[in-house]
Amino acid sequence: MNQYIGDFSPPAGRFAIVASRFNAMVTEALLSGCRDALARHGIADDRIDVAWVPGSFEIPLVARKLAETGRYAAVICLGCVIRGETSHYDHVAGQAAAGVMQAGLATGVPVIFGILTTENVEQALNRSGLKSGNKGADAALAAIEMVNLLAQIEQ
Ligand code: INI
Repeated sequence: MNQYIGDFSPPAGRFAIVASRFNAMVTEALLSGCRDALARHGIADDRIDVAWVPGSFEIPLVARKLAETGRYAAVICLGCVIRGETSHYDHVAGQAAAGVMQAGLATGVPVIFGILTTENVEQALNRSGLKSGNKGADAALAAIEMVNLLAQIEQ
């Protein structure tokens, strides 16, 4: 039996991160966790480009544009949508998730969903490094694993 399993060895190439300015205190912590995890897996800042967008709703378009350039091994999307703060939570969170998925499927480039969708600020802070890990770091690991997995499949 042949199995394809992506590992966490340092992949070649550049990485793009799309980060949302909305809930910036949280997304800056996600970005920090993401860069730290990439660095600890051999991907230093000089191989990372960061694009800032106004809110999570804008993430998919920029992620797709970046993926389409062909310059990136993966695109990592970081945002934070908090239900308590918006009546259009479901639209923003749902469309961001669908758009991130679509950007990956349309381009064949791993586009990683590192967008927190939480009930309140406390949950968001906990998941951005305070208590329950850092979703930005998780997204970095998912990106590395996907790049290595696709490289195996495409060999
Ligand atoms: N964008 C977010 O990233 N998180 C939110 O919690 C949020 N809320 O609460 O509304 C939010 N709204 C802005 C949205 O993403 C767009 O930037 C805006 O609608 C303009 O298109």
